[in-house]
Amino acid sequence: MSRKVADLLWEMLANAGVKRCYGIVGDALNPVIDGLRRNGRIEFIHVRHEEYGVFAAVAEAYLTGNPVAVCGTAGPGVVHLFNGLMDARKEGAPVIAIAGDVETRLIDTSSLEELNPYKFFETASLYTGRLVNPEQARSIINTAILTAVLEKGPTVISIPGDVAAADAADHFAEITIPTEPVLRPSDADLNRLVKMIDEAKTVAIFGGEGCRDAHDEVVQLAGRLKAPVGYSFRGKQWLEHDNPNAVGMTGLLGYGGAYSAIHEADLLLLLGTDFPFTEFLPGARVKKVQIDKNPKHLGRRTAVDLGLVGDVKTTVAALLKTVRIKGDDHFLEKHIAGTNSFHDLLQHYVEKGPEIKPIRPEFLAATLSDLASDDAMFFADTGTACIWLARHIKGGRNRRLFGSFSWASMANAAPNAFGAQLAYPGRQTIALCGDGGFTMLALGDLLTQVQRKTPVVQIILNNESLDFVNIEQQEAGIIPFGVEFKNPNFAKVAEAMGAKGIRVEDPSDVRDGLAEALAYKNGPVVVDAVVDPFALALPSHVPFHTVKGFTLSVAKQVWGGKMDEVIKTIERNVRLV
Ligand SMILES: Cc1ncc(C[n+]2csc(CCOP(=O)(O)OP(=O)(O)O)c2C)c(N)n1
Repeated sequence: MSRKVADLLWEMLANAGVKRCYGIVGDALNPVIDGLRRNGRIEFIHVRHEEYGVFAAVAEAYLTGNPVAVCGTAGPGVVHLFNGLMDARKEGAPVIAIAGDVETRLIDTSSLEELNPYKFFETASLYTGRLVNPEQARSIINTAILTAVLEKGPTVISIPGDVAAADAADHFAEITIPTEPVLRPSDADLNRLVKMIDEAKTVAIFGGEGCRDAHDEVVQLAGRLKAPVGYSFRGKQWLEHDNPNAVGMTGLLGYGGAYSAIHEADLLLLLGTDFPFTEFLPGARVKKVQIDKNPKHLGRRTAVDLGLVGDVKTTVAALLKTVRIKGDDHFLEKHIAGTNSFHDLLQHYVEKGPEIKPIRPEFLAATLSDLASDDAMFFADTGTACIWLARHIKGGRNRRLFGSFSWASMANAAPNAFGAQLAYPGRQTIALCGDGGFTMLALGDLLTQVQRKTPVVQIILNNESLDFVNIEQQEAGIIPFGVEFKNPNFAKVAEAMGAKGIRVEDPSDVRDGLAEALAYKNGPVVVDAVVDPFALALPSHVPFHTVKGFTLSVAKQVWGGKMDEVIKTIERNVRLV
């Protein structure tokens, strides 16, 4: 049989390291998927919602660094891919979308399911190729793969069914993927940086995702400079563990001494971070140097005194050879002490947790951290799950923590965990889900996990509210609105769907319930944890407008007759408010 365009597509994707394609078949996509079936080297993961498939692919691609395929058929199927592709773009995950397209004879006639892929994918995709002629195939597929892997983000190949089924013009399916290039600033710029560091009395470091493979270098540099090390949510897993200078996170989820350390230093080194919350970064009083592989990141969140293009590992390794050791550790000690005392505050609800009902999420998350294995992978839904995981999951060299940290979509955690489990079978994968997030996207595809017997642990923070928004609205001085809803017993729902269901209502059941969930290996588990909807989590630094907003919202709620809810919020957060 002659080789079709679809055959070339899957052969090239398989040669590039694609192991799975997540999606839903049908219509324009059928001839494309027929090629996947013939090829046999890529596993098709049939999900119930295309978006779920993309979030799974994002986690797999982010964690492994390998490209992962997703697919959806022309029009509505393609549209369902979009939110996940935006997530891939923001989280830097090499996801290649195979988008079904209407037959070439129908293009630009507004036919059924027709959609212009260039216009539609413009915001999400780093490269979109519309394969309307078999002669283009090798070139388009090659560019889509290399762009996704090397620029770390989503690309799209839009294929009309008739082209997928046509004979391939080119039969060369080999593809070479270069490993990460080494990138460091020029010697002249490095010398300027060394001079700035040597002249500064105190230095603080703030790192992000760009520190992914630079833990040892950054920790060594911090040790030499007696510099406290703070991090963004994306930097936490790379910098917090095995680091005596770690001082926690700043920002809305902040804890520890990070905020004060980076504001009080003479010089701040921003390493591989595009941290977006400018109000939590210091102003002109603190000199700032930023080092990042991506030149677009330099100076865009805050003005910097020196911006250098380089990967953190290589650049810091070069610095280590020349930078002078600082002897005075008073600055470091002060911020480590601040970190420890904030830690004591955080422990309040962990220690008191066994006696407090409804269950405090802090206690739940800390117990989870305790019980999980050293190489567990944790996934946080956008919502309060991020706060509890950021603050209470202890990192480790082999632990992973991932979520929609830069795109901030709801409903990512369960599919993320599913994709991670497929990539690393048998390794503990734990999704901390909001009840809003879980019912938004994860419920239908729980069936996918059941069918595949995928051992993913999904813990639902059952607070019967969009709690993060509830907090947001109060911070903005607004009366909470549109945030409440009613839930079923999720453990029973899970059991009815063929998963293991565990309901935890009493704090005394938390440890056993979680331990049972983590020990279960025969398929998915849903832990329905009934938690306190009034748990508040204020950042380590509370901006003035937040205090003002809360006061205003509380006042409005009291005037509006919601005194009982105000009292509950205050009563249940006495140590934090
Ligand atoms: C797709 C999407 N819709 C809406 C939002 C706005 N949003 C952010 S967090 C949140 C609430 C999440 O609620 P839930 O999943 O129940 O988690 P909780 O905060 O209660 O723990 C909402 C609505 C979003 N980020 N993404």
